Amino acid sequence: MAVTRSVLCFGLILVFFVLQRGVFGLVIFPGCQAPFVQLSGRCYFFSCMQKSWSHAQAYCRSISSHLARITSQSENNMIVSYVRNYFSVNFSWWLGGNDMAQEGRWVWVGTNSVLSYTNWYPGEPSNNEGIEHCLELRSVITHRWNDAPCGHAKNFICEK
Ligand SMILES: [Ca+2]
Ligand SMILES: [Ca+2]
Repeated sequence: MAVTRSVLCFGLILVFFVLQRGVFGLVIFPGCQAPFVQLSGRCYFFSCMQKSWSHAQAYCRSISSHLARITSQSENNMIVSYVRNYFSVNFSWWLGGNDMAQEGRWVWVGTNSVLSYTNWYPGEPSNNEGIEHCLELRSVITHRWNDAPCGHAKNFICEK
């Protein structure tokens, strides 16, 4: 009788484990794991921490992602509306674009592909004082893009 009860108990634990991992994990909570949020089938992390561009990219890598690569108008609109809804207008966000290797040649981190879609603010990229080589999405300029000095600490968006 005691053995039967133990087997039953073990069976229940096993069933619960499978339900929790298999059902809760895959069906009830699909998609992105915290701190990532899911937007149109992709996972983004909007960091309230502020870091230099390089440290931001290192942080994204440490959580198996990269600084965000915005490759279409629809992706840009989706990210802008999220940022507008949930964060202060004082925030500026590092994205994965940079022209560190060659001035004026803007590429995405990781893939090194040249930016096709862009949403620069008029007059940008300005490469002000010759030291602006990293891409930010800047809330105070109607959430458009600007090149800024990579060493400045800003909020950042990781994507995976
Ligand atoms: Ca530049
Ligand atoms: Ca600039």
